[in-house]
Amino acid sequence: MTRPLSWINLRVATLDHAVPAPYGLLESMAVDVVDGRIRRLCPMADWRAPADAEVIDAGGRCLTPGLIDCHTHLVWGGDRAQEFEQRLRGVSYAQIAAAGGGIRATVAATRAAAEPTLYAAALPRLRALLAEGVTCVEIKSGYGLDVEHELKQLRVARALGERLPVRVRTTLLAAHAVPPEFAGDPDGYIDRVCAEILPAAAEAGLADAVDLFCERVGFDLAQSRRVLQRARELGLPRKAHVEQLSHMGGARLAAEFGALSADHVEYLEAEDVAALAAAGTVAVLLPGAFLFLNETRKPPVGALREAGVAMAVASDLNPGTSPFASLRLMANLACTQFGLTPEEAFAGITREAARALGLADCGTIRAGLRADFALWDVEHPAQLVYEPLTPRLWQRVLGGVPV
Ligand code: DI6
Ligand code: FE
Repeated sequence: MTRPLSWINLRVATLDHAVPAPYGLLESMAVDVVDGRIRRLCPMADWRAPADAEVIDAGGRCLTPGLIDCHTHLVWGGDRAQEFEQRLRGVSYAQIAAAGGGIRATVAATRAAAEPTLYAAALPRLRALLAEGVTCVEIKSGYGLDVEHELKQLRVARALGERLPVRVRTTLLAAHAVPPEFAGDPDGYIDRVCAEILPAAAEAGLADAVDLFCERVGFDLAQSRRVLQRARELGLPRKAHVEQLSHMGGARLAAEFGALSADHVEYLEAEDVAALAAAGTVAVLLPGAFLFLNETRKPPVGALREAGVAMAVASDLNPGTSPFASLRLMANLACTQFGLTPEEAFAGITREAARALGLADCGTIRAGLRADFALWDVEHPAQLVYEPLTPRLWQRVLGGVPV
């Protein structure tokens, strides 16, 4: 048992549905932490220091759940700055992908990179997220596209979580693109994904979930179905990149398989929204990719809101479509580009992001949950969304430990 720790003189944005104020805001509060969990959340007027507790006076600062980036591809080799230039000369993302560039260029570079090289490349990206208050990050594979290199990417993701003060959740995204050795034979590659890559990742305990890219430049509905089916057989939670650049029906498929989340969803249609709502699948909005690709079709936020579909917001941090290592910026863009309220956006990078990862023990400030939180030099959490690039973090706390 570690020494109990208490924070006093807090304004707490609990993000707890049980607290009726916006952001679940509670004024003049104390939080007691024991063994990495929130033991008690109580008004200062009722608070007495627990025996032996170390007490941190927050001086009226704002405490929120630690930020959660529920969709990143932050382990990759090489870079795509040249592709950026091509795109600015008018070549589209899909055209570059069709010509063997895009994801496949990163696959070649990632395959060629040794684990320490990938680790070193990922480090500053992850550090940037931590510096802005992230306590939990999801990291996908998807640039290896064979057993050896997909597992290598996942091992690097796990190593980041072991050596840095952050909780890492890994997702196997073997069905991200067709690798060169299967060019013209996506079904053959999906056979390989289902027969070898998924079982190997499951066996090694390296994947907390399985994801896929259902898109013209990715995999069709039938191929996506096979991957989701195999994931379910292996007992792995499911996620899917769907309706990003066109409407393929992937969101409904994700809902049918009880996916934790359907990500991107710009081309979502009315029946899809109903399916997500019925399945309790979270819609993960990724405004960084929307902005970087200069897309115009926006996710139907009004319909999602009306149907009660939970909306998370994530960075999608990746070399091709969202090279943005800032989750707070994404929250801002979710408001300015997609029309979320600042409160929805902040819930999207905390409470709803936890849900998109299937985590019931974080994302909210409530007794019994993990003591993963952030303390900020702001009066109100809306400021974190409104002015996203100004550092405001005072302290980050992971499992009850200030880090
Ligand atoms: N959708 C995306 O936006 C990224 N992957 C995906 O499935 C793009 C990944 C890349 O271009 O490297
Ligand atoms: Fe993605």
